[in-house]
Amino acid sequence: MKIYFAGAIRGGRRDVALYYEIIQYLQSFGKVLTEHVGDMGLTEQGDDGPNDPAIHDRDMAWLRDCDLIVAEVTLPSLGVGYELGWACALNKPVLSLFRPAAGKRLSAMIAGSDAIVTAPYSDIGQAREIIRQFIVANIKGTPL
Ligand code: 6K6
Repeated sequence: MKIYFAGAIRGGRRDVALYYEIIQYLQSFGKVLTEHVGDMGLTEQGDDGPNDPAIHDRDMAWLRDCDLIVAEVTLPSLGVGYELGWACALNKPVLSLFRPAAGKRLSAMIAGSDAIVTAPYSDIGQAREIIRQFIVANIKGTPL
């Protein structure tokens, strides 16, 4: 199973430790194509890799190739929103994980999409259980 994990880079790196833990768990189900999103050394400049067109084209190729997408959407990111829009257009299963906090609401374009499963959670244990259920429901014969 090929999994595309999406999380903020230039949108901010405050949640990178959580992204790392989610990616570690996702790796127990298959290959995470976007492991670098959880790289603690990657700053919000997001410019220590290839240039922007190369990043975009490589990520789009991975998005087309993956079996499902898991996104952590608490920290708003233009890139993650763009990826989720494309994932829906490509008819991929999409899970968005969101930590509710006072005064902060998830974009209606994510929360209101019936092509995206949005799940509120508060800790990594809950996130793992939500991910497990989502993957089991979407494996459709794909080898784990
Ligand atoms: C450096 C080292 C590794 O990668 C880099 C360069 N930056 C990016 N590399 C790969 N994917 C990226 C990079 N910048 C953004 N993305 C994609 O957009 C990721 O798949 C994230 O899910 C999403 C983050 O978007 P922004 O708008 O928060 O940057």
